[in-house]
Amino acid sequence: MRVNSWNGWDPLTHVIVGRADGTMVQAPEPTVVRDWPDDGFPAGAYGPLPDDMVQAANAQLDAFADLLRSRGIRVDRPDVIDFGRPVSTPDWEQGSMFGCMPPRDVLVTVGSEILEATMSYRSRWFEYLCYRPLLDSYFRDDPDMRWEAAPKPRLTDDAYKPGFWPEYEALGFDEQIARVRENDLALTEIEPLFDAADIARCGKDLFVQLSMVTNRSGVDWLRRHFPEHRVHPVTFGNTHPVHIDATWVPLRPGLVLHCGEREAEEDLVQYFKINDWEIVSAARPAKTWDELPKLCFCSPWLSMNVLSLSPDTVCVEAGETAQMELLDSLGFEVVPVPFWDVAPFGGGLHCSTVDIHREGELQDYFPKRYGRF
Ligand code: ABU
Repeated sequence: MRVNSWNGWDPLTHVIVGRADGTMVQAPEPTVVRDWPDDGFPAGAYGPLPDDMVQAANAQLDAFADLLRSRGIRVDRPDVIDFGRPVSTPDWEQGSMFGCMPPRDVLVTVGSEILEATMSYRSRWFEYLCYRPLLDSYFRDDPDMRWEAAPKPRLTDDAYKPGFWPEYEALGFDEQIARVRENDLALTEIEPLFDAADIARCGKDLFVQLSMVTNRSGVDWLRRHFPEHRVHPVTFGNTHPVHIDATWVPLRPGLVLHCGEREAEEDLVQYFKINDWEIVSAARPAKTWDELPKLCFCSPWLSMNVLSLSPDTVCVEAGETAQMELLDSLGFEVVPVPFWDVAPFGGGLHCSTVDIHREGELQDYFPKRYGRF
C-alpha cells in the first residue's frame, strides 16, 4: 500500500468513495442558509435528507465503487458519524454537521502526502473524523506517507462578512463577477480557509480557486506548505464559485476541460496555451437548473465533474451524452456512470472520490512562465 498522486489523470489504483448515509440539510450558519420551502426545508429548517433519496444515492455510490473495483482499483469508504447532532467549539455552536459523500472537499493528496483541508463551514469542521480511521491505516501501512492537517480554523463570526448574502444577491451579474475577481466574497482574511476541492493538481503546479469557501490566506498557507510547487490563486467568471472541479478540469497532459460559461482569467489561459495545452469547452449539461434533483445545491455543471481513471479513460455521468460524445471525440474511453441521485449529497463523480494512489511521478507540465504565473 502506497500513497501517491500528483495529478488528476495518472492511472488510478486506490481511491476513497464517499457515502450518502446520514447526510443533512445542514443547520443555518453564517455563510450557509438552505431554503427549499417546496421540499420541506424552508429557510432555517434543517434535518436529514429523506431515506428514499439516501437509498438511491447509496445504490449509485455502491455501483460506482463496484465498477472501480472491477477495473482493479482498490476502493475504501469513510466512516459515517451522527451528522445530525449539534456540535460546538469554545467559539461557536452549530445545530448540525453535514455528511461524508464528498471526500474531495476535505482531503487532497499531493505526492505521498494527504492533507486535511481547513474547511470553512462550521457544519463541516468535524468532517475529517469520517476519514481518520482510513488515514490512520494508510499511515501505518505506508512508511513514507505524510499525514498533514492544515490549521483548524476558529471560524468565529469574524471569519465571515456580516450580511454578505442579501447584499451580494442584490448585485447584478457584472458587479458580482467583479467581486469574484477581487475575492471580495463571503469570507474575511482573518485566518487561512480552503476546501480541498478548490485545488486542481497538475504536477508541479497547483491551481487554487478563490471562492466562497477559499480565501487568499488559505492559498498563501498552501503556497508556504508546498514550497516545491507553484501555487496559483485563480478566479473564474462564476458568480457562486465553490470548488474548481466543475469549472477547470485537467484531463491529461496538454488538455483541460473548461466550463466556457465561467470565463477564465486571460493570464491563466495564456499560461496554458504557451505551454501547449489545449483548452476545450465542456459540452452543455444535459440538465437545466430547473431539472436538478430536489435539495441539490450544486449546478448543472456537475456534468463535467468527471473522474479520470487514466490519461485515456474517464468516468462521466451516464445521462450526459453530449459530454460523453465530446470526450469520445477527444480520444477518451468513456465509462458512463449513473450518478445524478448523488448530487443532493454534495456533488458528482469527482467530488465523491479522493485519489489515494495513482501511478506516476512528479512532473513539470508548465516549463514556460507567463504573466503572474
Ligand atoms: N462541488 C462541485 C460543485 C461545483 C458546481 O456546482 O459548479
